[in-house]
Amino acid sequence: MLSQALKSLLRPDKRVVVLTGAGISAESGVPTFRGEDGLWKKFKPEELATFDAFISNPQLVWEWYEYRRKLISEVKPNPAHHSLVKMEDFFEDFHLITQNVDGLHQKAGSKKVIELHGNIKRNKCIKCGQEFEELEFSSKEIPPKCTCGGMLRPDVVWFGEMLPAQAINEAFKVSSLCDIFFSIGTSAVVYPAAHLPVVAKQGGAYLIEVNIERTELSDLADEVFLGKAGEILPEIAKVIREA
Ligand code: BJW
Ligand code: ZN
Repeated sequence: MLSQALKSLLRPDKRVVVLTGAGISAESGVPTFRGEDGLWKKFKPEELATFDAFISNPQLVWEWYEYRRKLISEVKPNPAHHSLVKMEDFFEDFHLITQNVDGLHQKAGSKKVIELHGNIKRNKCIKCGQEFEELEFSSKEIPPKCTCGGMLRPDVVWFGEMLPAQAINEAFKVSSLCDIFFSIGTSAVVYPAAHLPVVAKQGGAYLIEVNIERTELSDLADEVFLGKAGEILPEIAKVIREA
């Protein structure tokens, strides 16, 4: 299934970057944002994933995140997440960048994960910025309040907000320097993350896409694996084991 070109590239000394999106967690039971079963078929993004939406309806937004937190706490990483742990062990220079906020890469055992859009488990105060882990606060208010009186919000990146500077800077740096770039389970429509594969390709990387359907990135990719991440990535991990 893997081309000879890719097989010959899968050596420990190659610099590898992986970008993941909601599709990698779909087989764990986490709904994606867009597409057939997309979360946003049911909820409009502009009603929920912006700071303005939070200010105009904090209870609704908080409860949407609570619903997703519960769902995420009950699911397990799938073979795609586990294959990336094997890749991290195999390649000497390996970077895993995720747009996901579900923490499933860490749950699978990935040691170093660059989280571009935050993590749904954490909250932060909209007034003083203090961070809180999910169960750290006892307030029954919805949304709970910080000791300074400010409302808590999930520590994720909403539309119109800057990504964490260190994470996005590192992501661009490693993408521009890599030999192989994998784009896995992302519709590649949300910026600046969607620009990472482009930068990698411009830097000379071999670009591989894994997705159940073609995306805006497909034409740029050197190889497109059309299929489920949970089936394709174990194949790649198998080739690595045999290398
Ligand atoms: C499978 C599978 C299986 C299924 N196996 N595959 C116009 C042009 C360019 C940019 C902009 C613009 N207008 C506005 C912008 C900027 C905006 C943006 O990009 N908008 C676009 C939508 C146009 N970006 C921002 O605002 C970002 N900030 C920013 O730019 O700051 C600078 C700035 C600040 C102020 C002013 C101006 C500039 C922030 C973006 C934050 C995104 N946040 C979210 C929500 C996070 C919190 C939460 O979870 O609630 O992040 S949105 C949502 O989309 C989430 C995701 O991380 C992100 C990406 O989605 P992803 O992961 O690709 O998921 P899907 O569902 O789209 O795709 C899943 C894919 O999997 C599909 O392709 C399936 O086929 C596939 N799949 N099952 C393999 N089993
Ligand atoms: Zn505060």
